[in-house]
Amino acid sequence: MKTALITGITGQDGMYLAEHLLADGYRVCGLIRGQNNPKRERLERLLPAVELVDGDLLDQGSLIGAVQRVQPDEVYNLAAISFVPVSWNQAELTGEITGLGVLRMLEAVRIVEGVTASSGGGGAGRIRFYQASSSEMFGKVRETPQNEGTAFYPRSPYGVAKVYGHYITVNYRESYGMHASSGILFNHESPRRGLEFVTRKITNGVARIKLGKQRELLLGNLDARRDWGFAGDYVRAMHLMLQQPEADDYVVGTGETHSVREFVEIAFRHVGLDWQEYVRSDPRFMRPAEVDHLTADATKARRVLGWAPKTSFQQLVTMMVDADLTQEAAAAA
Ligand code: NAP
Ligand code: G4F
Repeated sequence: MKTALITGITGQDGMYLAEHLLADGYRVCGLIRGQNNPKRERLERLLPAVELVDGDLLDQGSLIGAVQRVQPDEVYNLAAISFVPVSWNQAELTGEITGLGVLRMLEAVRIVEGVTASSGGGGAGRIRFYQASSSEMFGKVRETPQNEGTAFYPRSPYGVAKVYGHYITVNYRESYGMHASSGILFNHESPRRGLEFVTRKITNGVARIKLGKQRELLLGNLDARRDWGFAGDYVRAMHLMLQQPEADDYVVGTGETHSVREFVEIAFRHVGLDWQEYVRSDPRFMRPAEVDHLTADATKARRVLGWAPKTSFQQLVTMMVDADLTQEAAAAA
């Protein structure tokens, strides 16, 4: 039985990945932070098979302790400040967690395994490492679509921190011979997505408007375009990366791009409403520097990993609206 340690276990991807690995027969451990994290109870209820271990990406000792205790075969580093607007208000903290946190996690693995530079170059260490890199690193895109060779041009402190996390992962692979892979994932969503992200904000707003609990939906830039997929599909790619003989970097996305406006139209139409009667523009949700357009070229992931998404854009939007309708209706009862 293989053992996986997942950081960011309370997040959207952490939960889908834990379910995927448990179904595959893994022992799954999740790093959880804080003395009174309200998500602990929810996680224990939804995924009782996951073993929780205390630790924080800001605390090197806690990460070494977690790796020592768990003795994982695979580490999935998903923890981060992941909401882009927060990164302008808490730029230093974002750098610490989303950027340097990756270094601390790699160091925890390296130290526990006793890997040194001289032992590098040839598959040093037993533990395999996954880093959650992001299409935000492409930012002001240099070419379309974006692949593993596309130059980065991040547009937010979050994107800059992710570039550090990406390259420190590449560097530990090259310096120490560690099996450290980086998944450059494009936006992926689900009914478990946080309410701050645009997709879930829209589907929750649509559900609440349909049920008479909300009158309007305030949004920012409707012209931004993203390559949106389903999170449940994307965690399969993370797992596949760590099953390869050699560590590497992979772009993961659908190759299809849609505007925020298109997402809004489909979501409102699904419940029989005209979006133009409810959506209002609010400058508070505009960004100081925007990522206008992202499209993935996931040819390598298809070829090497045999990975392909199973959920269409239309299916994703309607799945999320339906889930929010059910949840909001139950909350009203
Ligand atoms: P998410 O739902 O925001 O989850 C973030 C997780 O990080 C939470 O479990 C959070 O724990 C944890 N965390 C934050 N600060 C921490 C710290 N100091 N120590 C330990 N844990 C900490 O994010 P997600 O959507 O699942 O994304 C997972 C990863 O993929 C992130 O690194 C994100 O940047 C990256 N990514 C996401 C997407 C996407 O579209 N979803 C695309 C590309 C890359 P708490 O519950 O304690 O806050
Ligand atoms: O849903 P978003 O906040 O996601 P964003 O910024 O693309 O970041 C997500 O995907 C990244 C992968 O590329 C991840 F690395 C990151 O962790 C996160 O998961 O915003 C999407 C777009 C933006 O262009 C934004 O300006 O939607 C636009 N938007 C328009 N109105 C809005 C709103 N975004 C939010 N959050 N709220 C709005 O009202």
